Amino acid sequence: MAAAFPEITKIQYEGPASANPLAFRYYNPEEVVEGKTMKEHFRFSVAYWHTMRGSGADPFGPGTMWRPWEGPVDNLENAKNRVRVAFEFMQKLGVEYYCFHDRDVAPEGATLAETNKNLDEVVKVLKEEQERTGIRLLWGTANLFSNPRYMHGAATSCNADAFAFAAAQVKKALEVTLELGGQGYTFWGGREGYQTILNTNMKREMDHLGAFMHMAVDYAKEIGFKGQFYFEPKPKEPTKHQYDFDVAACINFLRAYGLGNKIKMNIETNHATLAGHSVEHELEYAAAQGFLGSIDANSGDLLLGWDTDQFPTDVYMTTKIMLTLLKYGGFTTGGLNFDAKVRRESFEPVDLFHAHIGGMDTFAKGLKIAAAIREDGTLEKMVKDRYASWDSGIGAEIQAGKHSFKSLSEYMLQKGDVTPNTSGQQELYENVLNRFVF
Ligand code: XLS
Ligand code: NI
Ligand code: NI
Repeated sequence: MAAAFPEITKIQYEGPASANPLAFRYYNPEEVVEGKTMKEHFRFSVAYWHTMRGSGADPFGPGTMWRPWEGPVDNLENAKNRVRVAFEFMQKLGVEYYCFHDRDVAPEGATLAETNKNLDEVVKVLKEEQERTGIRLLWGTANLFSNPRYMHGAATSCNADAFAFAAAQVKKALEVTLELGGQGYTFWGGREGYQTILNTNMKREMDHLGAFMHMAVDYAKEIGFKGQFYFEPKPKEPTKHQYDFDVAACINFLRAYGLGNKIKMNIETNHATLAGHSVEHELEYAAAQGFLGSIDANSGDLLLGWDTDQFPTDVYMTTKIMLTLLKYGGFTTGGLNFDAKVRRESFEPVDLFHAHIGGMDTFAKGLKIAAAIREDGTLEKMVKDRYASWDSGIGAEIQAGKHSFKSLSEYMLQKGDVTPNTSGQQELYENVLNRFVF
């Protein structure tokens, strides 16, 4: 097969002064930061659905992407050919992981059996390419939202057959994820939610979703899939009320259905902002509860209220993400999956390189800034000092469980009022952060 990107060679690190658009200025894969190489910190991943299948279609018009390797029809041959293009792209970019939905990689057939066969055929090529390049599968997932049979949802559909079809699909997706040595499996709710409570039995739908996830976990055990399961929050799109609204709602759901020790979070930046949170809030919340799993890295547009899935270019954001990640010891099974797409107007293949290079550089710069902030220690000390009242005296006693409302009431009656508050110093904190940014 002829190369899909013949004029592009492996993207190299050239340093901050480089003006070469096809080089990294900050991402230096083997550079060690806080005892780990950059590539180990990030475990960057390409999202097959956006990068290989994104057409640029929007509600106002069809696709715009110029992809010379795509055949006129989406048949099996074309799908296999596309796998080779994907691996050429990832190899040239220097990304070592990818993620996919079952339907991204292989076309649906006339029957489920035929669809499964198509998937097996493409998985053979994926496996070959993985072996050839050393690129690995970060996580697999099933598309339980595109086909019209899922119009009312998959696990939460009012139609029991849709649940059954989804179960068959996830069964197969788990098998191929295992076959490919995938390190995880993600549930994104797709259409698991509702548009109006008038036609919806919420309790029943949520119970079904809980049962569905249990079946997945059980089947994984049965076939020996040891990868990490992830649950990806998103508050809206496509339904008005998604059951997996944000990290807090997802953790509550998992605990309520006895799945809390089986499934972690896959946190996406643009989904956090759609929920009215920042990504660092979502990460911190998940990490504090022991649910930090993986990241779908992208960013939204604050002037647009939908999931624009843009590549991350904001160093403040990546710095904050990396501060949280470093604080909690980094990824174990997860990674940084670019769940992001080029704009509809950026239709040339080379734009895929520009987009990923920009995202990787922005994260690399964020990592360096975060590591410098941590090494300096000022910010950490300021936070520690802010909570000093909990380190000794009454605070330490409360933390040690030595108090009750009664004893605290006695304490306050005697003391009269609280020790005066100190300033929150938000502006100072921001200035300290900026010292490391510019
Ligand atoms: C969609 C989600 C999706 C998941 C995988 O908004 O981000 O792409 O990551 O199903
Ligand atoms: Ni995502
Ligand atoms: Ni998204």
